[in-house]
Amino acid sequence: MVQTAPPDLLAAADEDVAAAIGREAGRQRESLEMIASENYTSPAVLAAVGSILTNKYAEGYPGRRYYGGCDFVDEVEELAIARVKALFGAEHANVQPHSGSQANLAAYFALMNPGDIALGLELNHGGHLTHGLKVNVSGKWFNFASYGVDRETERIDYDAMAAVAREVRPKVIVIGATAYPRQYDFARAGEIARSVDAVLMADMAHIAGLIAAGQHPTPVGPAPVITSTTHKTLRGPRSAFILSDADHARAIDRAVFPGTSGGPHMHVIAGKAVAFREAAAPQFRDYAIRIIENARALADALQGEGLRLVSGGTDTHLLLVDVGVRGLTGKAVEGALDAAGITVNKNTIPYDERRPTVTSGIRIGTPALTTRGMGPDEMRVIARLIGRVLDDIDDETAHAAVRAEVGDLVAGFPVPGVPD
Ligand code: DSN
Repeated sequence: MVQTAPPDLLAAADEDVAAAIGREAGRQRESLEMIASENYTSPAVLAAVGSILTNKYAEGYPGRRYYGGCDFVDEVEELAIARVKALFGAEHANVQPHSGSQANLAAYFALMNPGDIALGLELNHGGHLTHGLKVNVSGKWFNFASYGVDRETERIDYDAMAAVAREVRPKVIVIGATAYPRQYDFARAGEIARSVDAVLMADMAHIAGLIAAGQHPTPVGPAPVITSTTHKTLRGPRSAFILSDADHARAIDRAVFPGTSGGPHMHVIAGKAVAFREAAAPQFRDYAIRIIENARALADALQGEGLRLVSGGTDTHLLLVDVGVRGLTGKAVEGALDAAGITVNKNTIPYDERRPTVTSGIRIGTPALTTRGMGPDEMRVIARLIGRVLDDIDDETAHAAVRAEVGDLVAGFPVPGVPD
């Protein structure tokens, strides 16, 4: 039995919030959701997250709580831990972090002291703000140096990573990104980390679903500590987890609780447990394969629209598209595509000369549309629609015409968990 409140109960209790949720449901149904970090989670995950487990405090860990009445939430957390360990073949898992940023903070807290040196991917080359942005706690409390992508290939320059590591002797090397379309060489990064006595920390948030499905090499092994969100390619609830080897297990657990958080969100941990089981099913492997097929089809078709793909293409769910080659900015393209019902985000491209609020690129991903059941044929149609918007970036009539065609296209692909 699922203990979620039916939507009509919410509407009866609070018509304002219900109406806003209803409008958002319409947006999710009627637009092409192409933000690379977003997805549509399953009705089962939604039911778990909307369950009565939100009522329970459970500070501590299963069997070692600071509150009574935790028998059943212990069961839920133990299920989540066992499932995510099995999914990734990890020795240890902590499923309590509420978000990717919090998981990263906890991992740093476990591995470093304030003032210690870390090494991460240059933010303008795809690194995440928790990988050392000056105004983020990662950049304020730790001394982050950076490695980048090669100017020609636009792929991570592991020789440069090794050279900077020898120079700055970091305690932690972070590998992972928010806007990098190629596979990571976790084995090489692990060798570099070991050569300077650093710990490799892999932030696999974007590609966790591809790794779970065997469609990207795993960081388990090369990286003793791994952080991830659960809601991107992994298609779970909006949340996170940390994996580690046995040697780092105690430090990670103490860094999450009591180090950086209090009560775990047991309803979301239940949603994670459901998602981890879904990701272990054979259908999820097929889903991950289709995500990448779709990204490649979209990449080819966008090149046909006169756009340049950073690094020449993609190995994953994500494309970084240089719109500057068509004399456009990421900001203008994001706005025009939004008007046409196509949701993407502006993004800096490596060595971008424009500000991060303007940019020369957009980031596009295929996880959400693949969940809707779209395939390479639809990707080619979408590339043409994008091309039409870009042909006249200021023509609102043309954008409205594209929006109508987007409406026709999405009508054939219902969204799981978002009823009509
Ligand atoms: N905001 C996420 C993304 O879009 O990649 C990362 O935190």
